[in-house]
Amino acid sequence: MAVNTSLRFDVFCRVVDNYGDAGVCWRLARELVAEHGLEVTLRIDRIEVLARIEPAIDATRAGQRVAGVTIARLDGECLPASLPDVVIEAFGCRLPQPWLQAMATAARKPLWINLEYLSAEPWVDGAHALPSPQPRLPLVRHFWFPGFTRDTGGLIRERDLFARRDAWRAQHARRDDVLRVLLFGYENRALPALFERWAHGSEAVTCSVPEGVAMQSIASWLGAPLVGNVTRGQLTLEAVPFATQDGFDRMLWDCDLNLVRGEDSFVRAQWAARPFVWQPYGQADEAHLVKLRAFLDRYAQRLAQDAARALVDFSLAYNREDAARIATGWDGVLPHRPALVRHAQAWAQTLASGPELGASLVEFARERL
Ligand code: TRH
Repeated sequence: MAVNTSLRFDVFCRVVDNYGDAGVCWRLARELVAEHGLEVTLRIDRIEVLARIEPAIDATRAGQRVAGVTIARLDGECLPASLPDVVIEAFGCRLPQPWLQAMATAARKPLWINLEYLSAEPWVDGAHALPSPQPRLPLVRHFWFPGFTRDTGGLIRERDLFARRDAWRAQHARRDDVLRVLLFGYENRALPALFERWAHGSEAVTCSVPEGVAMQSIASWLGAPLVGNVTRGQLTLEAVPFATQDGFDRMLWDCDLNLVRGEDSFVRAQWAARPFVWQPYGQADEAHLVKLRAFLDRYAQRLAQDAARALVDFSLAYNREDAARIATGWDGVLPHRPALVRHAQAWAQTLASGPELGASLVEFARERL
């Protein structure tokens, strides 16, 4: 694909909660610059959240350039001298009114794309890339759905990601007599029962927990907050510092099992090509369980039936915070570990032949502009 330096993308992001909104936008913005040579401005309301995942960003500065991305505070007031070619509204975050007015009256209107949340639900295929003419303004907004099929916008995957992953693993041999787990999940009432199972299991488990994650659930098992390393029976819980996004990838690559959440860590765990369990962000009426099932339906399609059953049972016990079923769920998964390892590798490989989100957005923009 030819590099087109003249295209300008502005990405709008409002942080709802946690790190996912900022994390997805930051990853996308970096890729658009690094791989497509675009001029990208990330307009975000809470720069301090971005600074947590990228320490090179100064949370106190409104205008700065890091990794080639211009970072601006989204305050709704300041309009640039000229509008960008493409406006990406992340997760329906609402464009500021002055922007909408300027876009509506511009001689050459920017292409307006709403980047949606990731879902494996089948209806996404039909909704992807649909135009939505605005009732009150002469503007069209396009839905852009990340996803798992050829009919969606795909998933963010940097060109050199697998090569970096494999090189890292080749250089960092690990002990194979310890099961390494990364726990990046929400608070979960089933965690103490899972820890108890691991502590009394037949193999050593080291569970790394990025600082601030599931603190109450962990403290309720330990009887105190986790500081440094704590070993009980076969389980060592290890607090690890929050990393950059690239550092976080390396943590995933280093582990045998990744307990991930939300959106971005969920995708990165799939690229790590190791077994993982997903905890979607909790929603009213258990809508997150619908999302979980939709994903597991796809993911488990090519798994042997008994392995698929075990993965689904464990995932449901974990996501329902079902302390009574989590230990049997774990015991059910154990015999299928080799099959789950092979499947995770095959899944990553197959998924990588599908669309890539940054590239699909750029292609769409080039067709329209
Ligand atoms: O933080 P999250 O729970 O974000 C969620 C989801 O995006 C969810 O869809 C959204 O509705 C909700 O926020 C408001 O999980 P997620 O999506 O995995 O994002 C975490 C980001 O943090 C990801 O980009 C990886 C990054 N990260 C680091 O860079 N370093 C770290 O050490 C860790 C633990 C995470």
